[in-house]
Amino acid sequence: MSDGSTLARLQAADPQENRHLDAVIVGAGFSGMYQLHLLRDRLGLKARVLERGDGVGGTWYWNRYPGARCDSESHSYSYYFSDALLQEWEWSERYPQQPEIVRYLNFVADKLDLKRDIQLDTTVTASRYDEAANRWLVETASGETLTAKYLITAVGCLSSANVPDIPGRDRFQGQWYHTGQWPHEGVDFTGKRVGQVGTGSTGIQAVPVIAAEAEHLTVFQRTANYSIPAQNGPLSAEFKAWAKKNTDDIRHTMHASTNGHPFLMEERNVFDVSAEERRAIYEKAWEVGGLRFRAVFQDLLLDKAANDTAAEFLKSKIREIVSDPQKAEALSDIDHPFATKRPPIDTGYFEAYNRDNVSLVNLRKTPIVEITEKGIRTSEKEYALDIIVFATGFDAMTGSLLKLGIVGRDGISLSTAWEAGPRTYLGLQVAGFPNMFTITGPGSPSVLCNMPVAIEQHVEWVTNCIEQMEKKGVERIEPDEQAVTDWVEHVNDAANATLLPKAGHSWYLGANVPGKPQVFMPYAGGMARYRGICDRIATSGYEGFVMDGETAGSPVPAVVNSTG
Ligand code: N01
Repeated sequence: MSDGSTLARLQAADPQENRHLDAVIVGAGFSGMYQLHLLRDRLGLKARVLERGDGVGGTWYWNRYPGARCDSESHSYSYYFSDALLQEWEWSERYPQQPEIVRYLNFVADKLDLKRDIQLDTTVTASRYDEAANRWLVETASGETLTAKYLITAVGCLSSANVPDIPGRDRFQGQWYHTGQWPHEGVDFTGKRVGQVGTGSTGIQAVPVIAAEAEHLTVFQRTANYSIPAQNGPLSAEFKAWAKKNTDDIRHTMHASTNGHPFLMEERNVFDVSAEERRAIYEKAWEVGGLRFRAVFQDLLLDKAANDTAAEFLKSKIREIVSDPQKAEALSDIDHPFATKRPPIDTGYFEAYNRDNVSLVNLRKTPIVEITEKGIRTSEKEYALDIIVFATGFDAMTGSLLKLGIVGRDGISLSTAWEAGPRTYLGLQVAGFPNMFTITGPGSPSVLCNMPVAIEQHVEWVTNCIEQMEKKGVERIEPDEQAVTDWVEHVNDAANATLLPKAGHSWYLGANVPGKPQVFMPYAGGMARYRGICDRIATSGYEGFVMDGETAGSPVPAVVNSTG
């Protein structure tokens, strides 16, 4: 299926017809690979994935830093659309490590024969919508131009590295690395004095691993963070068999849950139970480990007083684990409610501070002034270093999209359209950018959800939409401006109904990147609720979208309640 006449005209003008496609998909991670499979193998479209890396894996291709491991439980960090894939693949640990995830994605790519339509080593430099032809013209760094009716961005939410612009970085005589652009050959820390900047989910995973190898590790902490032990370990044969036997139930739970995880939130509030009972519940959740901790009460992200009880419990754990009182004080001096920034989970993070070769610098007291030839200078002193590791996160959710040089109708660029922050309808489409779909785009649950669940839902929704368009001969789809305005307001309301915006320095708000507009980007109304909204909009004839110039229904239906 393709838009016959335009395609024929373009092909006649350019005999290299393999440059003219129905769909260009950017990114070969979980989302781009599944999108290729559905468009090519279910709809019979001519689709190609462009990927800047030299292998599949997306975020996991780049994030090879020491200790890189997924915080979702492995049996839920899989494609659930195919029983054959679920039955054949076997995860080894409770949380999969980066190399195992890349192996998994290669396994899927081979099983589904995807690689023949994935063009590696290909960086998209510009994507322009040609209104007369109703085609996207996608340019790559090698000078190639592809054309397609549909442009689908599958670039990941956390793939544009945020390297802080600290004065003097270029004069540093040692090596420096960002965790999200880790060298494929690895980094040898043996005998080295290492400085790590950043204590988010990534930094917290890296500290114990680097500490075990380096001569000395100095951690530069700006914001102290909560962390819960992952309680990782090899999966038992019984669990593996159970997970294979119960895929339908697991899928059902993931689809019913707020965050797409294979467990539901307990239907109880913090103050429904006595203080002793609460402490016992938190102790048990600590032993169980991981993101399940957040699900033991349903009001942890809704009620500050409720949240304080979890925060206090977690701070008391830090003080119990860390033996040096000064370090314990700096690590537990946390200024935001629990889980208002993405809660890290760890393997031996706080314990690492009990090692003789790990020191902590509290940047709130002694900020970094500059990077020198020899290391990092704070307002107090200079720390001599051989290697600096920036675990400083990402220009999240919008960074990678804006790097694609997208220009929509009337020459308006995406960066201009989003000058005051991202504006989408459902996180799926942007007004003025016809036939462009953004998988896990801003305004969708994305990073607040177990990613494969959010990805499958988006990819399937987009595929169904394109299928309808192709069947009915619809040339264009884009959101109505009013629907976008209503959706953006709903996304704000959903966030404001929770404690999430209370972490003013969070990347959810874009606050980690200097100059970035501060807008709460992911949809906090819950994955299950979001899925219902998207389904309802599709079955009611794509309300809020304009197809072929006609408004296909009224704008967004009544806003639903949000519980985060
Ligand atoms: O990045 P972050 P991340 N000077 O932005 C500090 C996902 N993830 O890579 O908080 C000094 O959370 C910054 O300090 P502050 C997960 O969704 C998933 O750790 O801004 N410090 C913070 O401590 C996660 O949330 C998994 O004050 C500076 C740190 O750097 C997301 O990725 C694993 C600084 C950045 O923390 C991002 O996590 C890992 C500066 N100039 C990550 N700039 C898995 O599931 C920044 N910082 C495997």
